[in-house]
Amino acid sequence: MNLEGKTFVIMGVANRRSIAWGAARALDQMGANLVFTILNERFRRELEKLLDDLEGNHDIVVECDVQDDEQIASAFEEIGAKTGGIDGLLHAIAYAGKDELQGGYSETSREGFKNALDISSYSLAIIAKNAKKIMNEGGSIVTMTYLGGERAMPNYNVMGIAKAALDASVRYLALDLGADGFRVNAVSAGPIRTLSSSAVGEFKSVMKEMEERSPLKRNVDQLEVGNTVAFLLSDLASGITGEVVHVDSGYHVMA
Ligand code: NAD
Ligand code: IMJ
Repeated sequence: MNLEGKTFVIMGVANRRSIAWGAARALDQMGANLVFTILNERFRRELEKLLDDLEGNHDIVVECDVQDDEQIASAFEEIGAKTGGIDGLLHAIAYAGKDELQGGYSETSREGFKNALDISSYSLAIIAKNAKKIMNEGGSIVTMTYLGGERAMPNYNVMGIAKAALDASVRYLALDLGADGFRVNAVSAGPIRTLSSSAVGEFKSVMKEMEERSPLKRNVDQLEVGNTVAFLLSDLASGITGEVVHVDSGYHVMA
């Protein structure tokens, strides 16, 4: 796939293991220009180390905490001014308090619920609002979701509710932004060892079950997810919007 001359914003690289970094590598291989946003300046040095591995153009790294409306607005103004317009964006951001990801969902605090849904679900809407102002014709937005938003899974708890709200946001944003010709989709990845998953209790057994029960009888990796993200960001997917594509070895079809 050739993405030369296209510019995409990648939100959510924390380190080499991040799913967003898998997407960055895939898009870079296809010749795209990349812009990165980071949670805060503490992530800049880590990202700059990774950027040496990329072939193409990737000079712009902007701070963007999705809980800060003003920072989001100024980040996208800066990106618009420096790029002259973007062709798409990957949102690969989620967070819930550690305590909420163990024990039962009924123990979730009001504050924990608000925080998880603010960062993991609402953020896609406000990012879409700001990104559409600088998006070129045919622009595409992709977010990352998980099967725990469709099914009840041990420990995923409030993140499952946040992913259900994120999946619904994809459909409503697809309707809203469709009027301008923009597309909005999600990629539902199988379990992958990253900063956000390795801290999780019983993660090993989730990976093992995937190997034993999924149709492909194996786990997926960041690059496979990244290739699907690149497809959805590209014009090859010009007729697809409001969709959740599962990159999970087919695990979700099993009873
Ligand atoms: P990761 O920890 O590498 O990425 C999460 C990112 O979210 C980090 O870069 C972090 O800085 C960012 N973030 C958190 N709070 C933020 C805020 N307030 N503002 C801006 N950025 C913020 O982990 P990952 O596994 O690559 O997660 C990326 C996405 O993929 C998440 O949405 C996650 O739910 C989803 N996902 C992960 C898996 C998995 O098994 N790893 C499976 C399916 C979906
Ligand atoms: C997360 C929690 C419980 C079970 C889980 C996960 N399984 C998988 C994940 C089975 C695959 C990873 N995932 C899909 C996520 O969306 C993770 C989100 C997340 C992870 C953490 C860990 C550290 C922390 N807060 C977090 N917030 C969100 O403090």
